[in-house]
Amino acid sequence: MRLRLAIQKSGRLHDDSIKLLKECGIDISNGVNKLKAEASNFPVEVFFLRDDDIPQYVEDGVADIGFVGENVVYEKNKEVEVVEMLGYGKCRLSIAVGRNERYDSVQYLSKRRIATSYPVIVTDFLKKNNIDAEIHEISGSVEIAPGIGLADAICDIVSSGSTLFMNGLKEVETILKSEAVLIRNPLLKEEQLKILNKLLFRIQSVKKAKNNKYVLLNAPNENLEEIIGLLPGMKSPTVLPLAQAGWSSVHSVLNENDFWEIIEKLKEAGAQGILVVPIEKMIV
Ligand code: PRT
Ligand code: ZN
Repeated sequence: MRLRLAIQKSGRLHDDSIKLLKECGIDISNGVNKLKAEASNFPVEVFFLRDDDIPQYVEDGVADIGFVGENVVYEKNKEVEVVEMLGYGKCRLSIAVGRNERYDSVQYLSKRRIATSYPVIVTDFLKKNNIDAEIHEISGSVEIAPGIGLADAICDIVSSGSTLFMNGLKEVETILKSEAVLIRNPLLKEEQLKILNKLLFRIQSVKKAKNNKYVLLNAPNENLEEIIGLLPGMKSPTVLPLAQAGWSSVHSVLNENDFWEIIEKLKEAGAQGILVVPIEKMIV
């Protein structure tokens, strides 16, 4: 029995999806240019598909799980469950209008034409805001629609904002924040669930490791208590005596979010020779 996983064949999510599998110790290196590939060391078979098709394949049970952008999951609105955020492919789905337009509120959109590849999400957004507008569904190059007189506004994916800028547009509403997610068919069999749980355990260990750093530092013994107090660690920090009398080596794990703040405080407390090391996997 193998778990069938759908990922994007080529495009913005492809490389990061392969990379995540690799970080989970899953090797599909002999099949990335084919339609499907079997991992040599994990019971998973990978299907390479267009991202738009992944929710449908997972709903139909042709694939059991998939890696795909949340934006696509919500737009396709299929019977699939979002199980895990994957931390890559981050972007937002936003409304944009001409740079010189006066946009005070979402009322601006009333009776206007909005070009988008996301008609389901935009319809839902307009409904929630009680706005009556006209949706023009187009499949690519949405950002040129206002310039050629096809629409008054657009709704499209934004990441750096440079596409909007280059087309004389400005972002005025964010409808959805998105990243790649793991989706599953709701009716998996016991044995498939077991493989999924194994995969999820590995993904979570990789994600935790990315959010944490291993820190080693030298501390003067007279400030040891204060320094230990600053470190959260997984249980408590490891403290080892240094060859030089009066000093100890302290090892701990710091979260990315409060990393810089804690490092500054450690320095103030007399810590020296601080080394920060990336963690490859973190099992807690
Ligand atoms: O061929 P296939 O159908 O599989 O791929 P696709 O062309 O439909 O999708 P692709 O590869 O472009 O994107 C796949 C997924 O990546 C999307 O569904 C999002 O979840 C995610 N993602 C992340 C993005 C972006 N960032 C992104 N910047 N998808 C698209 N863009 C485009 C956007 O449409 C716009 O044209 O990039 C432009 C904006 O980028 P900035 O940086 O100029 O703002
Ligand atoms: Zn697509």
